[in-house]
Amino acid sequence: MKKSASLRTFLLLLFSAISGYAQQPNFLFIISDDLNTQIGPYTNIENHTPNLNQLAKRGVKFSEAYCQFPLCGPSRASMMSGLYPETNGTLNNNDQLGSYRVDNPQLSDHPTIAGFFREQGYFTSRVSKIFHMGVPGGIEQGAAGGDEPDSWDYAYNVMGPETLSQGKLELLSPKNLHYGGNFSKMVLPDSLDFTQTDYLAASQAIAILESRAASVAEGAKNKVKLKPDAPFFLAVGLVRPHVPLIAPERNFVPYPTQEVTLPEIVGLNDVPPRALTRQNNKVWGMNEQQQKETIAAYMASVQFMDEQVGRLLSTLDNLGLRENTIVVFVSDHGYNLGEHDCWSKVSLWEGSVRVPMIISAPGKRFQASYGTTCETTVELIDLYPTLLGLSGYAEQQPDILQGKSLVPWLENSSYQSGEKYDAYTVSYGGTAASLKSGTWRYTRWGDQANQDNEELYNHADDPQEHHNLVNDPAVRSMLEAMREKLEAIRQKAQNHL
Ligand SMILES: [Ca+2]
Repeated sequence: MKKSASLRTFLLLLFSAISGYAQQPNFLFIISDDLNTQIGPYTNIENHTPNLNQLAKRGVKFSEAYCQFPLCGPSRASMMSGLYPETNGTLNNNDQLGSYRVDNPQLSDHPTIAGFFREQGYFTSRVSKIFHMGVPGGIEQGAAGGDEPDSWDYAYNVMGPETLSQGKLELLSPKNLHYGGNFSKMVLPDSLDFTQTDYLAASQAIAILESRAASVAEGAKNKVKLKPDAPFFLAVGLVRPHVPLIAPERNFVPYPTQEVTLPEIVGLNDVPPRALTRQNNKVWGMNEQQQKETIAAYMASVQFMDEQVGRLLSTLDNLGLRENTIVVFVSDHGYNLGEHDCWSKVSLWEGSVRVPMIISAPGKRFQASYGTTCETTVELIDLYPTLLGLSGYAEQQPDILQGKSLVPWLENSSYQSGEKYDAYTVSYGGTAASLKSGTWRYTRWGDQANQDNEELYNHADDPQEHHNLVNDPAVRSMLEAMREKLEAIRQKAQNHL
């Protein structure tokens, strides 16, 4: 795929002429942690996430976006490498991309998204959690977690107080004390918002942008490390709404506990036992009041995270960078808040596997699609080819990528390519797998189908996934078709390299 320097220059000049960008566009790449689609652009809740709402008005919202693994580490490694978890070998939080590269020559030279842009001369920077980091433990230590150091010119780990913040930490899950797994909340005085991990992350990202801008303005050469003349790829990880659910008091006000409605629980007798591993009484033991408090605190945490997105976007505006910066907002996976009586992540229902995805690309080429929704099924592994396509590097795209470029949908969110797209997700170290195809979701808990390890839902009339149709003779042919599709993509993912 290596192009000669002159051909590359020609392609980039051609790209500049077509795209309207004066130079290679910058990227602000924001990943929220454990965020499901309970944000403004995806719900009817007013004033919940005003900054994400504004971002969606200047971009395209993907309503059918799915993670490849509903757990921090594997999902992030997959997203950043553009490869399915079974392909890159990162199948739990303790795996790291790098540890597999040593043994696999095809992976050893494969850059992450950020690494790719670094190779092209971009200034690439990570602030806080992009690859896996333990929250809250790793954050309290300021540890780098499962980072890919080669991806970055500059990386900054936020050391945040998390559970040691100056407030009263309330445990909401009496049966679960796991540091990072229990539900706990803290209402902070508004004036202490600046102490929080995500506030500190946004501040550091803002400082990077301002320092580079100052260097350009001064013509200074003393900040060589920031490569002020190069375009930037700035990745900012926001750790809320990952537990502990800490937010300033103002963010709790809109979500009174007594107004929280718990999800209706239907059809549990018809699902495989392994699907119910994350049931409340098995893991958390929350009473009804505690469940409601957890949901309210989750919503408050989301709103605080949104405030930090707003600070980042304002900085782009204030520095005159918005017109040449592509903004991506995603989460690493979804989050169950009591649906199917299950909580948190690693489940394979929509709540855990669907993610928010908003891409805001400036320029006339994309304006017609602003504020619209793309309903095509997309995956987090699509981001890698998409960002390359947006910046004129489609020709240099690594051959081994497994996603598709979403650029046509950013120009026209109703674009019909003539192809049907599926979303493939695995969990529990790859021992469970799920496929979203059209309006159908098929999930299998184990290597082979047996009497009681499958689920089949039709979202056309059952979006809540309350009715497992796996034993319904009326949809037998669909079940068989989904089994075949799942097996085909599984084989592809496992044998790709
Ligand atoms: Ca996560």
